[in-house]
Amino acid sequence: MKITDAKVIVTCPGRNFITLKIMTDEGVYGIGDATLNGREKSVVSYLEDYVIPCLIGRNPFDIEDIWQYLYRGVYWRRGAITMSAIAAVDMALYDIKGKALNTPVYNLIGGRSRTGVMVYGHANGADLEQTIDEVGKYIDMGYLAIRAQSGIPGLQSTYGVAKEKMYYEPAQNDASGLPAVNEWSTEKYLNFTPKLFKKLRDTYGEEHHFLHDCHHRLTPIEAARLGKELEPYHLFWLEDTVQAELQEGFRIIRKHTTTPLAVGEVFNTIYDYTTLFTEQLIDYVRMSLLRGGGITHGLKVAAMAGVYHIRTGFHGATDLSPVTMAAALHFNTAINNFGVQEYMRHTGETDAVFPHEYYYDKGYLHITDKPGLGIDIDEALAAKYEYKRAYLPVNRKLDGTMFNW
Ligand code: GCO
Ligand code: MG
Repeated sequence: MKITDAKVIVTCPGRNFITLKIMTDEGVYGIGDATLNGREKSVVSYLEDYVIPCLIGRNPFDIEDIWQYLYRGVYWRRGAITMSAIAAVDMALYDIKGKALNTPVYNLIGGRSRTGVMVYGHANGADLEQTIDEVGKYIDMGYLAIRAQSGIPGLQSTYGVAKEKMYYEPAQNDASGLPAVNEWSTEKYLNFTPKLFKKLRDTYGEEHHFLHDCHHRLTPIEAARLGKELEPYHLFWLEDTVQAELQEGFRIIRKHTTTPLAVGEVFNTIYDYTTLFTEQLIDYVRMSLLRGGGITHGLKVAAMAGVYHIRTGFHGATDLSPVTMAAALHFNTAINNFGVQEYMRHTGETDAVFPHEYYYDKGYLHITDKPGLGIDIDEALAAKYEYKRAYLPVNRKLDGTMFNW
């Protein structure tokens, strides 16, 4: 079998998505997700101008060699753009191999390890009371794990609070089409957040898993304080407490709290995790297959994580397309050290562009035995939605200082 052609499909059914489609001489094709929120066109160019020409004529079954060719062969390694492009190729090649061998992708990477993939949903509200109510709605929908984010008294805006409750969308332009500006106060946030989780446990008891995302806004010692104050409420995890470029910073957090820690949605390779893994400084790996070079690299990350008692909890925000979700579900079904999968629901418009096999039932996502990834793209429908430039917001402290969003 040979790769004969590949193309990049850009669509915007409510938000931008970039999809790679690889065609073969036997008529089998595969698709992969290449969406990088707020910087989508850079990956389009990387794929069209540099990657696709190198794929033509290759045997699509040689997944490891193609991966290494695109990673080692380029000299300029790592980075969100490169690794997202490699991921798109890798997912598409797995899709092709599964279809060609008439088997679902999970069978190519270990087979079935579980019957369903536990997911966590996103409950969020403008204030504490509203957030409590929203968590109740997820409990009613059968979710076993729920992330709670709330507006903070005294702040106009913050990360994780949606205009439309069920469909949180992080990209946000201002009136002039530039990144919206959010505001931040660590003091207000730290004073408020333990109250939210106290109220959640008082209202709903101990049965459900609760999660929370700090979105990289604390210093290690502030994260240590928050982790410690949240201990009585037994969080499933506390996510992205600090900017994680400095892996050593996690030693401070770990020394002070037993609240489990999740990190990595902005990471690209296993090298971002070496200290975090070997010193057992975290509990969950968040790097999605899309951001981290696809299934090929994900298997290596998960294997190394497993050695250090660390489980997966992949990023699954709306800016990762249903193609990444399908790939993640095959992956999560196959590996042993799976923890949880983030599931921010895509809109009906998006789901129609990406017809898929996976489905939600009572707190779990399930895949079927359809060969390949069990996902497709409706190109005619995709063509109706033109790309729109959309940025992620930026974030400033109350005195105007530029901060982490
Ligand atoms: C999450 C994330 C997202 C990101 C988004 C950026 O935990 O789901 O923090 O909401 O902000 O993916 O594009
Ligand atoms: Mg996050």
